[in-house]
Amino acid sequence: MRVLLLGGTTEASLMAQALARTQVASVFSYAGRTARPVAQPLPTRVGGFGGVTGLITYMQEQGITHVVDATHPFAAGMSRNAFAACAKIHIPLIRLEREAWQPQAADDWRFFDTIAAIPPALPQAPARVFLAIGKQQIGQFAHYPQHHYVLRLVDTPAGALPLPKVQVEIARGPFDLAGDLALLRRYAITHVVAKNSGGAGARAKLDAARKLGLPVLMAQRPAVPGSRVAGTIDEALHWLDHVADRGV
Ligand code: 3Y8
Ligand code: NAP
Repeated sequence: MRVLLLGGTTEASLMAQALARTQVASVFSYAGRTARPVAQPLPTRVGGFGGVTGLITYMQEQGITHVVDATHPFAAGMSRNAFAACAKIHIPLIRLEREAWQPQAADDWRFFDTIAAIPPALPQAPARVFLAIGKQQIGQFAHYPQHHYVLRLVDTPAGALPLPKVQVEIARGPFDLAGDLALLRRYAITHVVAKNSGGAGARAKLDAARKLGLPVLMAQRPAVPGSRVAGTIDEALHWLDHVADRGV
């Protein structure tokens, strides 16, 4: 058995530790989105595969027998490619996916099918918006320059940002309530924009928004293919044991 673990999330890091403990031959894969990704206890590759065909070639050349897709719920491109590649060459695949966040009574959440639908939903009057969605989607807000934006990014942006009134916090997460409360207060935030990533690593901003009575504009996660899903590391490990026993 040789497992390809598609990573880039807290759950993937925990899965890597479990695989390292069980001595299952595995390789961890990052896209290479950040300058200095967290080191993993497994042999690690960094960078795209080159689409579905590149992933098929990689798996054949590397003798991959099983794939665990532990990428982020918004990494839909990778999940779709993994599903297509594994189906084509009959490699068993499981997706390790955390539950979406659900609002509690005191939450003021507004849901949107895409991030693009969020900027027009902000008020006309200038607001102070915490954009906790990383850097790939910032451009969607460039047509609404009246607002003051606060971004949280993993790496210092190389070039100018497409927003005239913007401040940047550099942080990798996982985040905590005290830190996110302080951030929302420090910048007098009036609106929080988030992706429904689920998991514990990024939910602090939602708890802080509830405490401060702030609205959250939440983008729902995209649909990804594949029905074999594990909600926990143990479920994914059990699946690997099970398929290994059956020699598939
Ligand atoms: C490169 C690996 C760990 C993993 C930590 C999780 C938690 C912190 C929450 C906010 C939201 C955001 C962003 C976020 C979170 C964890 C987890 C998670 C959100 C790293 C990582 C990589 C990335 C890529 C990066 C994206 C960006 C998204 C920042 C490592 C730290 C906003 C998603 O600069 C860029 O281009 C960054 C790109 C994809 C989304 C975007 O569109 O900008 N993640 N994040 C992975 C790779 O190369 O394969 O650098 O060590 C991983 C983590 N990010 O080990 O504890 O959810 O598991 N990551 C979102 O949820 O909205 C931050 O600020 O509140
Ligand atoms: P994406 O849009 O789904 O994928 C775009 C391309 O990036 C893929 O087609 C693939 O390139 C490459 N790629 C993505 N994940 C990869 C991985 N783990 N290993 C190797 N190549 C990968 O991906 P994304 O949303 O930019 O996310 C990139 C990474 O950041 C993933 O590891 C994801 O888990 C992590 N992450 C993303 C978010 C988010 O909000 N999107 C949040 C936290 C962490 P090729 O087509 O060339 O193979």
